[in-house]
Amino acid sequence: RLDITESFHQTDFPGHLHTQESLRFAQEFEFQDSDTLIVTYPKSGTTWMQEILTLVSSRGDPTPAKTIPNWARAPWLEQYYFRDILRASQGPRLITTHLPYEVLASALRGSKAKVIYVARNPKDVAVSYYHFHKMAKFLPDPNTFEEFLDNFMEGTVHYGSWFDHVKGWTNHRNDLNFFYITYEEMLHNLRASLEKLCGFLQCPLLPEELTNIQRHCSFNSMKENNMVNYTLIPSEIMDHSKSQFMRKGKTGDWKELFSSKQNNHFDDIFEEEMLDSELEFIWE
Ligand code: PPS
Repeated sequence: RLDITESFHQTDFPGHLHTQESLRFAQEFEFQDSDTLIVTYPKSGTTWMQEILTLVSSRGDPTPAKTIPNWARAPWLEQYYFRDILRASQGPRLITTHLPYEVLASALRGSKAKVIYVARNPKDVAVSYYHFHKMAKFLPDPNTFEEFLDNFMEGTVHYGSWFDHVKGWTNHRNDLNFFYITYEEMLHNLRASLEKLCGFLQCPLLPEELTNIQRHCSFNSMKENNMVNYTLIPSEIMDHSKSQFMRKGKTGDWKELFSSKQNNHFDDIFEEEMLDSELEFIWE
């Protein structure tokens, strides 16, 4: 449990990946205008966006995506292990973070770095996160889904509250060079999502380049790609017999686990928590 800013108290982070110092490093990071920062709450489409941006910069050539692990292509800003990679890398850098806005606000102030925020239906996030807790040894045992869901709704899971994360970043979209997209939109129409994204990145691609990207970042293709499916991580850290990182890759999987009582309760909490957000969500 790390306390890194006055406005951001007592949030749990996986201890072997994060230290007080690595969080401080993130908070004081010197962004370059050529940086692209992927921002997500966990289980919202992080790895998918890492793969897409890798493929956009290679104009659809799958070689980097197939030969370099995603965490080396788009290192996590806040994780202890990546400080040296980030310090050494030259622009244009691709960087990933799960940190809330408040922590990076001052580092990003006035920066033209591109911020790409991916949001996902929090019900599906909760289910994906629950399964991930079962396989990831650096996260606590989730116990029952009921218990996990209560913690998720209260924001006491690792990385804090989904509601605060989404609101924190999107309510400051006008202060940033910001692109917002949802997991659902990407799943519904990947081609149109890629075209929109390339517009934001000012990186127009040829139709055949877009087709190659689409092929290589499909769920089935990523599930087979050892550079993104986390099978390179030893079983002491991720137990692939408990769940898979590339698990289902669909929308609405929450219906398999939520009872109707849990669903109604979640809807009430969502409505209350999102009162101060102007975002409109289309989840399905
Ligand atoms: S993490 O641990 O925060 O980096 O996880 P993250 O990558 O954000 O989220 C993992 C979920 O994203 C799904 N995924 C995809 N869905 C559709 N298409 C593609 N290409 C894709 N790649 C990853 C992955 O399966 C996890 O969701 P669930 O619901 O568990 O399947």
